[in-house]
Amino acid sequence: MHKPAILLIYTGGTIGMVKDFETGALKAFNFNQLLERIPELQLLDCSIDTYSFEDPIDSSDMNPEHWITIAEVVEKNYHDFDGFVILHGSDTMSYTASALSFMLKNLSKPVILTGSQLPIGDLRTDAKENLITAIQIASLHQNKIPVIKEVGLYFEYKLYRGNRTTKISAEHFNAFTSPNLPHLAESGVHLKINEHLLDDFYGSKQLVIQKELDTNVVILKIFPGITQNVLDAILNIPDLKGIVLETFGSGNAPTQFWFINTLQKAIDRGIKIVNITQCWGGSVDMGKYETGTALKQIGVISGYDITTEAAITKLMVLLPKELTLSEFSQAFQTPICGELIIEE
Ligand code: ASN
Repeated sequence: MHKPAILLIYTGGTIGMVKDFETGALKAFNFNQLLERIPELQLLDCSIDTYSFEDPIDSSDMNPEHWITIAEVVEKNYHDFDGFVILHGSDTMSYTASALSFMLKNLSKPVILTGSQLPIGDLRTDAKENLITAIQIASLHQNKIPVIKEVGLYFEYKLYRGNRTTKISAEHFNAFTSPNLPHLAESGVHLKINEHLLDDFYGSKQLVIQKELDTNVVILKIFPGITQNVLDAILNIPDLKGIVLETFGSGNAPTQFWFINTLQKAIDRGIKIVNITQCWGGSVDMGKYETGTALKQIGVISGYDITTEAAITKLMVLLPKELTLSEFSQAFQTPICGELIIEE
């Protein structure tokens, strides 16, 4: 019987942190100690190899260079392992999960991100359950084919599609949610898989990683009272190429001339603007209200029900292709791997 081979990739985060007794602050510690803390891992029905960032980081320091490093580790080990589990700080885990889902093209094996709210050495830690079940999920096979063939995020008993998640709590163990897509699996007495939600986005093609990402992007959350000065300053950032515009409700924004005109000028200069909602759930529909129609008319692109994390990383991945506005709209509004659903 073939035992699934899992590669555990340690990037940092609270899961592997200890208290500095002098300052009281949490800091990263040696990965080998992490494995020593969980002897239960030896009981799992899979073999586990590890790879660790030389300098583990708090996920607030994560950036596209690190995403490329992680993608390269997956690529280099792709044929030797059946699944990958990435230990990552929870703060920016949804950004990394979203970015990896777009960068790992043709992925057909599980890449599961997990972490914890309390360090692994803490008496009440959530790290053990998260890590053990994430590895179990990455090991799941049916007729020698992996059950999960995408980038997932496992936290507090639930597996989510990575690019659908967002961090919602700095306090609770239940720190993530997936507002517009139910969880893919749930761990209770049994491990329940929502098979109807699983997808095979790419079939069995060769894994290719996209290493080019354009970070000349910004997230602009509008608010009642936003001034022309603020809008001008943001839209005139040198080299800016893409904006995630977080609007009200179903994609609505002020209709004042200066507001629409400033956006229009940015679009005319080639800046791509994607409209997503500030709401916790639901989708953009720019034809629903007059306040959204104006945006549609000037060439603002609908992000439908995509999360902020997936929208900004999808922009970074699509911008290097240097597409025209209509090609870009088409590309952004076409799901790559389940990150949005188009509402007709
Ligand atoms: N600051 C930590 C991080 O994101 C938070 C955590 O992992 N719970 O790296």
